[in-house]
Amino acid sequence: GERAAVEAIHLNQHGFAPDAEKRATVVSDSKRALAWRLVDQNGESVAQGETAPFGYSRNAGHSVHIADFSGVAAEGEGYRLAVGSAQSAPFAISTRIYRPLKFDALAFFYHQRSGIEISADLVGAEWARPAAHAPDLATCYGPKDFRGNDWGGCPYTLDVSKGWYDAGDHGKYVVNGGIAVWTLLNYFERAYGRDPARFAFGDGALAVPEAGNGVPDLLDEARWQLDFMLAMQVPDGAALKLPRGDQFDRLDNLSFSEVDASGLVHHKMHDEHWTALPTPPHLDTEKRYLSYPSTAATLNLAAVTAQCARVFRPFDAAYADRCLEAAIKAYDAALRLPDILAYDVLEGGGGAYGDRNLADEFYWAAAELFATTGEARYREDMAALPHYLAAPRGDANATNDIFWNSVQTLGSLTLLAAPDRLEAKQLERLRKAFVKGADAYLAQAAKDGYGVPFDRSYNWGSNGDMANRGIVLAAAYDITGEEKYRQGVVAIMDYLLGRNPLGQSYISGYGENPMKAPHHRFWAKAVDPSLPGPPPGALAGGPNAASAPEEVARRLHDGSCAPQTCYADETEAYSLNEVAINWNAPLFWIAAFLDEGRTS
Ligand code: 9MR
Repeated sequence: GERAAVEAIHLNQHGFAPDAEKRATVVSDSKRALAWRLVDQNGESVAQGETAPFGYSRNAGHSVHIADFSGVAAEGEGYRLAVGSAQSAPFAISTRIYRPLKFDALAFFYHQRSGIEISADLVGAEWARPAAHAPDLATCYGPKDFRGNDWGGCPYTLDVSKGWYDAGDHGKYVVNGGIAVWTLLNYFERAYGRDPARFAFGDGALAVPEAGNGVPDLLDEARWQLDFMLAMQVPDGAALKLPRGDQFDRLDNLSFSEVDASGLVHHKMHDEHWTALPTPPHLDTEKRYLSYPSTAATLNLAAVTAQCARVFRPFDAAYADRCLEAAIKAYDAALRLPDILAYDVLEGGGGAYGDRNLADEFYWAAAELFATTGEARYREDMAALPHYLAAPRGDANATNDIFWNSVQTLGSLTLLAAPDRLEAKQLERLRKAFVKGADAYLAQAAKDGYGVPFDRSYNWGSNGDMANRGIVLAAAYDITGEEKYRQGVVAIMDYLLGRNPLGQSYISGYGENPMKAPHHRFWAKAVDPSLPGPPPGALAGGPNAASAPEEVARRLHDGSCAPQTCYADETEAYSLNEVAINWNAPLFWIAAFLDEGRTS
């Protein structure tokens, strides 16, 4: 009979909004349709139907059927889908399904704060910790880098306190911090701009120490990071010896030129050596160093401080002025020194975040400055760049997908949200490009057994890449008003919450089988029971079929895993199971988007 033919049923283990498309993936080789039943928490059958055989799903590495129970809309908990003797995890149907997730995904950023006590009053005793890296004073690593290149270091110490720790480590990296804070501010611009009265993250709405200060709490959270980023700018008048041009073919023999480095931005600051896991941040005794400035970090700072100036203007004009001044100074510094690439100065202790192609950063910064100021010089600069009006293509190379070293789409999303800045013809071109890219994503969803708009390489942080596609689909929804694009975002959420070949919810605290053992130096309960596990709402990096630096990943890759299965919920698996600000930011964005119009 068909009963033995079903291996598993995978679906969103958290649940669905009543009006959402509701699909489960049934793992089965059967060529014939299978009968499914939806049962409520009392075991009563509430709906039934037949699966649609889908066949082999390449990224999953097995054959599946799809069960569509979209017709069921009654709110309730403890629903399960049954096919033969197999049954799914329990799930809920509720208009409020994304409400807790949007707040938890955002609370991640408070948890990740550096330079401040994480208070039991705000997060509960389990996750409280003393202030760490307070203050975070750093000078440049040098005068020689770890390969012996004598760049001289820098003649100052900066107070680069605050900011968010990047991930499970305690580094603070401008390019990754920048895209994460941009994503939070972008959601602010979208939602507050439409209806301040219904804005869910206003003053007093979040568990942050600044609640009650008269400024929307989402901006308070963002400012914690912006303050750190502003502090990473090189002081006026500083002369530094920096490597110009692409010298990656001679890393042991870099050449340096002395330049006026005013306005440039240090690429990153992090520990001298990797610390052991676990190491709660307040117990980190490593020396912390600045890397030398890079053009990439400089443009990244220019972009987000230009955005800051726009967003903060009504709430804190002095801060907006400070942001804009930093943005212009950084942008001009990048024009003056367009070719300072990021080379590592320390052998370990932090991530690389290197980038050899800065055309996208130039476009992003010019677009943000143009959106903020309307000045012709920025319009001319951006219009002359190859990424002008770029949108994701949804091609095999994932061209223009949002990534920390591929930021052109961020600039385009900002222009999309500032329609008055563009001429009608350009705006039309931009809108069409986004809709075309979103259509390509949806075409991929139709060809995936788990329904995800994602047929591209599954790399380190694939869940973050996936969540970022949700922002693009949401843009197409805004442009067209067509429901299919919003359902594409739902499909991404379904995947992240358990509709995947591993039946894994990649979000801590959500679903029957949630991620439990992130690679994190504080939330390391899995290796030290005296420490907390992850707070709810943290997104794991997810399947990574591309690189296998650590033991756990190598074990998986040796078994040549199908892309969507190259994952393990294990503390040591940093290329699979770390959490990071640039992944939780789009998770927050899409959770908030899907909750829009349902709850406040
Ligand atoms: O997300 C980053 C990924 O794209 C890179 O391939 C990887 C290796 O350079 O680094 C990832 O970022 C990590 C960073 O280097 C250090 N902090 C943790 C980040 C997430 O794993």
